[in-house]
Amino acid sequence: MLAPALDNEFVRDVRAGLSGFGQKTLPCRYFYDAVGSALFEAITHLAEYGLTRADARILQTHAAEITRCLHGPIIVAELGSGSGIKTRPILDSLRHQPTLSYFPIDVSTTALAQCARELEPLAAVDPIESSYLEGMNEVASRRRPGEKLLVLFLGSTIGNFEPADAIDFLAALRTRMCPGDGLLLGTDLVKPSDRLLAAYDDAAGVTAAFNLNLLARINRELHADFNLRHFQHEARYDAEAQRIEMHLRSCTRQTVRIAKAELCADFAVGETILTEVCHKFRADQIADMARASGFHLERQWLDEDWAFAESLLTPTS
Ligand code: AVI
Repeated sequence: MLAPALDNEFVRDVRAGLSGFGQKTLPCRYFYDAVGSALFEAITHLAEYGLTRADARILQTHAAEITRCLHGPIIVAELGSGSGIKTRPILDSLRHQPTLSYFPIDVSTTALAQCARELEPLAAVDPIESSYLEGMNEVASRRRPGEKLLVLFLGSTIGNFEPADAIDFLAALRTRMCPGDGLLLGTDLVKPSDRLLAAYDDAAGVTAAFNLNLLARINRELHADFNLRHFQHEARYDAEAQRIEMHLRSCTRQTVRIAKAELCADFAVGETILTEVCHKFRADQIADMARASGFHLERQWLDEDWAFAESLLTPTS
């Protein structure tokens, strides 16, 4: 059951996204209820979806080099910790420090608990259940003089922001960081469109189930009557915008009632709901994005099997 405030926000977002004319949309953050989080975890193991393994491989190989770039006792904060498994090598590379604080920031209690179990032996884990920026305020209030903060924003979640929002978000992070801190940013890179399309429309249909679960969640929580058989998952690649788009396509002309939102949404045959954008970057675009948000691209590590970059950004003064 959602907290009443969030419930209202969900209602408002669904109403705004599904009423009126033009492209219908739903925010991708609503993918991650318990079922959606489990489906996303399954996606990360799919042969077609190389992103998570590439992210983890770079951290496995270069963690010590990455943490050596910051000078002083390091504390680590992670935005959207997930299970914490990928973070192990980073914390492990700091085991020489007499103390090590790790602040996972996530809206999911389950993810934070799992992450604490996974990483407790390596660090003093101090979970923060909140949005990313509120969590960063909390970290700022808890850090001690002389400590350098390494912020991890992995998994290419930044790609799920519209480009202007990505810069605004990074700039907001920057205001919560000090000179000498670092932001490790994971970004999926542009690759051949057939590889990208397969990653977002896998043969086993896990991504389709992940996408359709958003409608199932609206049925469960907002008492709607979406018939999941009347919608189809679709992944498109827009080469110019360098982004995958995930849509849910209406197979028939239909009207869906969403009781809690007091809304009846009409769909034409073939009309879609845009549920997610996943931007892909060229390595040089990351330096531009860093510059535009008050950071300098200090170092970058690339994976050889799956084009993916881990970039260390440092605040410019
Ligand atoms: C969380 N995010 C980085 C994933 C992505 O690849 O954009 C979400 C996802 N959507 C479909 N598959 C994975």
